[in-house]
Amino acid sequence: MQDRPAPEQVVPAADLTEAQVQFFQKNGYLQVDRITTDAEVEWLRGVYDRLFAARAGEAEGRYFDLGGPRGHTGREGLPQILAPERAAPELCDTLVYRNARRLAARLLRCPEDTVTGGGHMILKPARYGQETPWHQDEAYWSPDVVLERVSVWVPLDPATVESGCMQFIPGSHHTEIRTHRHIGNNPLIHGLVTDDVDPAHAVACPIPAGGATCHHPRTLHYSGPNVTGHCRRAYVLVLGAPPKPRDVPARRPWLDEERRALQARSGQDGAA
Ligand SMILES: O=C(O)CCC(=O)C(=O)O
Repeated sequence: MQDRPAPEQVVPAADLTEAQVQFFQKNGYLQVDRITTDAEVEWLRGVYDRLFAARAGEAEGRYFDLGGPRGHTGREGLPQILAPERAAPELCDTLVYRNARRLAARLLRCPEDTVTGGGHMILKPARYGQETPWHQDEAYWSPDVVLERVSVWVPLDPATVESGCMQFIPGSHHTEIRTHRHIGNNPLIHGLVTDDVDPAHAVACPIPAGGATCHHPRTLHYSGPNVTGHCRRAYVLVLGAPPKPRDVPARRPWLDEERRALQARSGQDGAA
């Protein structure tokens, strides 16, 4: 594997103007042209490919197909790795990680040293990578806590409409969590979708490898299927304040459905 680029070679610093911060606050997303160097992108691709080839974290439930039923053995249309930093701690010592923290601190207007969180990786394989349907990230999160976070989505390949760049509904983060359901109405599929969206208002954000889009956990977002001949690799850092307990848990019945479906399946496995 290629050596990691030395820190002194790395230049882009993710400093935002006040106008960019205000754009994010108004619209719930922001596009940043570059937060790391080509050399680091190349190095990150090597780490990424190694983690997906090893299906890192599968035994602990951190590798799965976001777009298919848990544990299926067919072609994976949307493989995902949660917390890849556990398998590759060197990811935390990168320009991309440092700049993502800086972006999150600026967008949340909090000190950088209070920013915590971690990442996930979503791969859209060439030609058959599935869409990531319209959703709000907070719909996935524990109903017992409030998380003030920002997602910093970094493609390691050019992200175009055809390969699956991010698309957002401006201003949707000012609204409540919409009703979500599992893809295909199958609670064994982790991926969520909301039908309460008008895609006519979507703004697509094509960006180069090593750029970033940032979004608020309530911003409605989507990425299309990858119809190109190249894979679309994305590393997403979800960063911000530590979780705070909620006085009253939020209502997210789709999470209960998934838990029950997984319990029923493990009961069947045990009985088999
Ligand atoms: O990478 C994708 O296709 C979707 C990413 C996403 O939904 C997210 O980062 O919240």
